[in-house]
Amino acid sequence: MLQRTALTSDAIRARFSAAMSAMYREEVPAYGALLDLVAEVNAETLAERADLRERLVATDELARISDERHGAIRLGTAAELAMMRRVFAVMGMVPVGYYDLTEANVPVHSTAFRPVGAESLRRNPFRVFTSLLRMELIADEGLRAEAEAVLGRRQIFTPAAVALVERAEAEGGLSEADADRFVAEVLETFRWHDKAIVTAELYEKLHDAHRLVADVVSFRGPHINHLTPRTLDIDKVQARMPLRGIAPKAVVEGPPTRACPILLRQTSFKALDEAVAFRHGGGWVPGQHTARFGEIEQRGIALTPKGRALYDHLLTETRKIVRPAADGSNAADYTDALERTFAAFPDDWEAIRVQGLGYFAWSLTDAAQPGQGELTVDEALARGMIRPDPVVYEDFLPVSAAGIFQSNLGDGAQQEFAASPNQRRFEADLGAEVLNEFHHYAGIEAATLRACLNALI
Ligand code: OOG
Ligand code: NI
Repeated sequence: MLQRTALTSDAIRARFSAAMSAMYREEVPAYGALLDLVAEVNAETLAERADLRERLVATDELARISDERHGAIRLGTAAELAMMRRVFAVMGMVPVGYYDLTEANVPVHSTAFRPVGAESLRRNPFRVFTSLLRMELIADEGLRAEAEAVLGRRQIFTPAAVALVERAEAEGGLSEADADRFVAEVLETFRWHDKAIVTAELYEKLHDAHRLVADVVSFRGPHINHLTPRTLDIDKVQARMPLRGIAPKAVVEGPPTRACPILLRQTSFKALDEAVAFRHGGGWVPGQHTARFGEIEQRGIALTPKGRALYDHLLTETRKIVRPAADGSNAADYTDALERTFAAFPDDWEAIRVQGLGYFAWSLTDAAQPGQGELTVDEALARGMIRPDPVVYEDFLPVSAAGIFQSNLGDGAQQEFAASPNQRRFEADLGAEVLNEFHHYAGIEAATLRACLNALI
């Protein structure tokens, strides 16, 4: 019987995340060095910060952090995106959020596949930022047709992977043996291929349209382009990266250093120049491609729409004062401006909660006792019976994502693309609606609060 031997989708995701990490570590040694550095800094931070450790224990988050990471892929067609959704569903990952990267002159739009339930996130929070190329933004019609023909011919999933997805859908899960085969087969889709499926001439034309177009169209599959471990102190990792022979980008993306971290801070090291081979008659010619990089991130509290609006406003204000130059020449000025501007964002949990800027999950304290009757939040708090803990932001930041994209596309002038939010088109290609992350976080807050207040009645 399947039920007896079936692996949970959470277990399949955990195995897949581990397999992906092992593969990438082998393919990109600097990623391994970064993992070691992050582990070292996380251990130090936990040893130094008893308050942080206590909060992570209270929210059952400590265990997941050493295993926590996200990856990113870029797909070429609607059919690839729709199939990818089914693959991730087997691993308990659903599309959350919509990101229109055309706002940053990158011709893709994206979602993040990730687990959403509290227990699933505790078990393994692996996420994959997944972009779809927006072919219609390629101005040259002839080139677009050529690219579409190339993409139409490729098959990014192995037949066995497709068969196992169908089995999982039909039977509601996979046996342990099938799950292991599924992990191995799906890994093939994310593997790096140094043999391109296009000629050097076509690659150049695609590259001229946009470097990302060349990256998506020229290869057999959507190689994982980075894997990002989660650190508890991104400033420390950034400072130590050069000591490990890794050159980070000039500034950390996102909010400044704070006592109460909000949203997401990220930094990366520049993409590698890698040797590839292009088709040439019946043989190959050598060439170069730049796509794969490393990144780290620190996660903070999920913000409400009000908090997010304040964050966006302060970031815009900062960038009016100084825009970080790609070469890092004004990094100190930028950091300074960021810190000064963000002084307007309250930096203690109580103020963030009372002003409705962030989402909190509620739990009962040791002092909690039933028989209180129907209490308000403030009454329950005053009696010391409930406690709020910040809900971790599990998603991404378009502006940050754009910064990461740009830093890996080279510093040259970017082509202009018209920004036109196109979420419905994306969802039609995906074959499903994406979950609204704000609704999701609000639901967590409301449900945990209701459960606490009910328990006190
Ligand atoms: C994805 C970039 C977005 C992040 O962490 O914001 C991303 C890509 O380069 O394909 O991964
Ligand atoms: Ni990333």
